[in-house]
Amino acid sequence: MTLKLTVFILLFTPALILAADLLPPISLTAVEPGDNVTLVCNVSGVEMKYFYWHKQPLGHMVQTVAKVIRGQSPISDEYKDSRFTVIKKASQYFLTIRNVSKEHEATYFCHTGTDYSPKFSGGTFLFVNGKFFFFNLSVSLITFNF
Ligand SMILES: *[C@@H]1O[C@H](CO)[C@@H](O)[C@H](O)[C@H]1NC(C)=O
Ligand SMILES: *[C@@H]1O[C@H](CO)[C@@H](O)[C@H](O)[C@H]1NC(C)=O
Ligand SMILES: *[C@@H]1O[C@H](CO)[C@@H](O)[C@H](O)[C@H]1NC(C)=O
Ligand SMILES: CC(=O)N[C@H]1CO[C@H](CO)[C@@H](O)[C@@H]1O
Repeated sequence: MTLKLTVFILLFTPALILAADLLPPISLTAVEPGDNVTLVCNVSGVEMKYFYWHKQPLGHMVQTVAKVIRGQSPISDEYKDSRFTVIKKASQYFLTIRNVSKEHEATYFCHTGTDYSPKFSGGTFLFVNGKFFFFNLSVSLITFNF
């Protein structure tokens, strides 16, 4: 089962609220190990020269999962992992990860545009094993309330 939630990050200082207006929000996608998950990135309205799908595991540097240079077919061989597939339909790019495992847990986002006007979008944090997350959350709330 795939559970999709969108979480809006609450920010409390004016400086951070200003930053939040400028930056696209990051959603949360919670999946179980073994699930297939598809992430979507809209590229409409951009004179695209390149398109990257990046992955950033917590506490690690950004890695490139897939790249598309204009006029060429998508390449997702960064990991030599047949679990990653990128397809384009109209103005949307879809990144599918099959048989998700814990090592796929990371923030995924798209990076597109031209050399002089890069644009980031589609950010989502892929949380693998959502069940434990919500179970743990409710357990700790009960513990604190009583
Ligand atoms: C994931 O996709 C593969 C092939 O695309 C399919 O065989 C498999 O049943 C799917 N797994 C789940 C959990 O949907
Ligand atoms: C992407 O585009 C689709 C349809 O055009 C829209 O429903 C969806 O909300 C868009 N997603 C984002 C993250 O902008
Ligand atoms: C799914 O991945 C796990 C390791 O993460 C592997 O043991 C298992 O065989 C894979 N299943 C399929 C159907 O590819
Ligand atoms: C209190 C509790 O239920 N903790 C669980 C949180 O989730 C981890 C696995 O991610 C379990 O090992 C813990 O038992």
